[in-house]
Amino acid sequence: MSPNENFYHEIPEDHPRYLSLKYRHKIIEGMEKLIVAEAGLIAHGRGECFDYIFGEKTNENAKKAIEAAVALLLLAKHPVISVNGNTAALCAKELVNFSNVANAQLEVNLFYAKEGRIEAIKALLENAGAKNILGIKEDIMIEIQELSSNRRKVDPHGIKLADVVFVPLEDGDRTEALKKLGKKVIAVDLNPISRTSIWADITIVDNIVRVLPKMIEIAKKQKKLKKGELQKIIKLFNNKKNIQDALDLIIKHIEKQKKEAFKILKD
Ligand code: PTJ
Repeated sequence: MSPNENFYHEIPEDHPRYLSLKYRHKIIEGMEKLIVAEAGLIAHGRGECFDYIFGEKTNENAKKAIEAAVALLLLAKHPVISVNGNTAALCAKELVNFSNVANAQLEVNLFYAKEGRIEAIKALLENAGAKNILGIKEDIMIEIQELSSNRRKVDPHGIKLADVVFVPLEDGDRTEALKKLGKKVIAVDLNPISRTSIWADITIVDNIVRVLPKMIEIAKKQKKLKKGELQKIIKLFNNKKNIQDALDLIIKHIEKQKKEAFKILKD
């Protein structure tokens, strides 16, 4: 057991920041096990900051985006869930569960290449019940010419063939590259103005730890719908409005938190 695992178990459940601390320590433990890149800690901190501003809950706007995202994945011919270190460390079980419910393949795709990382993520996902994980056989990987980062390496049976790619917690330029290749991209990003958020077809502005359980729940319901009903959900979704609404929510929450802080602050 690592020192952090010890600390994690010591966080009292009635601590006002219990959940936040729990996920923070999952990320730290993930880094110690090579699952999470060192920079993943910083990425998580950025996410925490946005989540704090959003009130750490799934808003109506995000729910609509989740509905459209699930419908798009269910209608896809070849849907792929791209897995990075942070997402694996935070939600391995949910990734596997969602992959089964939505019939979408899991492909490990990392920005930071480091010996042992792919194997560590593979083991974590397999322990959570995953079978046939893609992106783990270095010798068969092919490269996307539109991309120069390590994410250019994709599985010929996965992202290369995919018509819809689900990319939780993504850095910079891959969404743009995937779009150029004619793929539909669904992003999960707490920052509504990141390049990924702006370029994606559907941007879920919410925390991945809340998004995946909700996606599982919705996929189970939507699987009972007809193709036309799923198409209608997608047609009614507008990502520009979605981003606009997310930004308006930030303004609203900051105003609200300003008022609350000023009730406590003295002159
Ligand atoms: O495991 P790797 O090597 O593939 O690397 C993964 C990270 C996340 C380190 C890499 O993709 C990266 O550096 O990403 P960025 O550029 O920091 O972007 C991550 C985005 O995810 C930021 O906009 C964060 O606000 C957002 N984010 C962080 N944590 C969460 C999140 N969004 C939703 N849920 C979170 N828990």
